[in-house]
Amino acid sequence: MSTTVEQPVLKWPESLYHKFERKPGDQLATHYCPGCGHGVLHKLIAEAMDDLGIRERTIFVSPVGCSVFGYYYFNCGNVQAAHGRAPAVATGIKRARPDSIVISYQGDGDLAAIGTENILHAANRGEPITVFFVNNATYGMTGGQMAPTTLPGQKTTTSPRGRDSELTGQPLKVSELLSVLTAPVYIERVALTDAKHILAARKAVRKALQTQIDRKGFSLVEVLSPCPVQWKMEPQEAKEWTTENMFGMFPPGVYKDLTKEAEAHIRPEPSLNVEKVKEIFGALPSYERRGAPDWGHTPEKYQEPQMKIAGFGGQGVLFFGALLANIGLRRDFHVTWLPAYGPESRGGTANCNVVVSTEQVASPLVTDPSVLVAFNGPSLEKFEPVVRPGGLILYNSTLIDQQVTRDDVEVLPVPASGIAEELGDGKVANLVMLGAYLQWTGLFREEHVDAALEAVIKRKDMLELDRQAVARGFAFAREFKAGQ
Ligand SMILES: Cc1ncc(C[n+]2csc(CCOP(=O)(O)OP(=O)(O)O)c2C)c(N)n1
Ligand code: SF4
Repeated sequence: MSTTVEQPVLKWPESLYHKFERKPGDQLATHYCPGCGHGVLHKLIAEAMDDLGIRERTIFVSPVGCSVFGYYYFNCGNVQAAHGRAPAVATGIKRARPDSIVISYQGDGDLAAIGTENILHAANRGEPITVFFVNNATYGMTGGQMAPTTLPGQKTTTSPRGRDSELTGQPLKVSELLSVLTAPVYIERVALTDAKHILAARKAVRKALQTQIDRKGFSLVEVLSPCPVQWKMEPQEAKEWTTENMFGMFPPGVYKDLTKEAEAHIRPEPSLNVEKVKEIFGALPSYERRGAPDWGHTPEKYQEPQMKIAGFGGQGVLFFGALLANIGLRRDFHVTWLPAYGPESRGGTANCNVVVSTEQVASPLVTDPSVLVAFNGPSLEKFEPVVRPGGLILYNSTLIDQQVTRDDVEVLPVPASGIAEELGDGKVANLVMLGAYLQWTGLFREEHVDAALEAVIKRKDMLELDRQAVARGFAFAREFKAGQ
């Protein structure tokens, strides 16, 4: 009698990468903390994708939160959405590609705080997507702050004396809330606490995906998931805490199940009516295109600039980029302007990316700029190493003491803040710099800047000063070149 085991009991799902090559550092382990529920849920979802044969057509929408890097792990289509917006992104994908299986994977901060309206309306519209909602009663990624699902009395970094429900309300019960809506087809709450509950979670994950495969409508599985690190517990203790404390507030169970009676529903295929689109866009104010854009006398090395413009928030970095893009647009070029906002805009470094091209621009993101315009020292330090060999660096020599260390790039030091102060307002240093850049490269002339300024500057009393600043920039670069 043969005792050979034909199938290995444990096998790695194909729907998870075997090696996480997108991940920096250790590519054989996930970035999750020991005892975290995210990894367990990833495995349950991946196994279900394998067994249901849907890997090739699954699109996984990762949220913001500890699972922001879902795309490191899932071997399928991946999209990362802004905080709370995964249901909207999933809606768009599903409508554009009705045959795909779309998963929205979200934490409680993501789904039940910043994205409350997103999930509510996606569920109410009955979007035929599947949502996996990881409820760990805290904001894991950002340091364990209070979430809408935090339990009364639970201590978090923002409720150090315990959540006070008098002031902050009761925990939001998402499964209960959504199950009273008409459209959702299947809603269940499960837990990753012990073998019995993990098996129930496995079943629920499969059922939710099957609901989508059968085109029956919206499905959601809420997963009570330990977060040992932010709860400041050992993994085993965190599991017990989930059972002892979360089950009372969030009882596991099926909250809605219409999978038997719901009919398969096939939405009409989306159609793209090109004529209609042209009609709509034709009606919008557009720049009159005079024909193909022309580089004029601009030397080849300055053509097709891919620019990084960086400085302190408040130095007019973003405006520099937007104005340049505006001039390019008026000269019939294809342009993109991509600002990088963030806490930087309140004191650190801020930057924007600008591309001016005769061709349509594939990506507005500039990672290896041909031109760097640095308004302060930290920006020069940060971006100097990534400028392309043969590229151009302009820097504000009034504020930047250090030298450019690269010897394979062209360098133009512009005392932009000094000239602006001479004109009576340090804020126009950005326009001095723009003038210097345009004169140096021959990209656009002073009158081109003038026309754009007139169109975009709201404060007409500033126009004269702005023009003077641009003119001083042009003059500086002319003199610098003559003096070389
Ligand atoms: C628009 C926006 N607001 C705030 C943040 C900061 N932020 C990042 S993750 C997070 C909370 C995530 O918590 P949760 O969704 O519960 O996921 P977990 O980390 O617990 O898995 C917050 C507030 C952000 N990235 N974007
Ligand atoms: S902080 Fe919490 S949710 Fe985030 S990876 Fe660690 S255990 Fe998981």
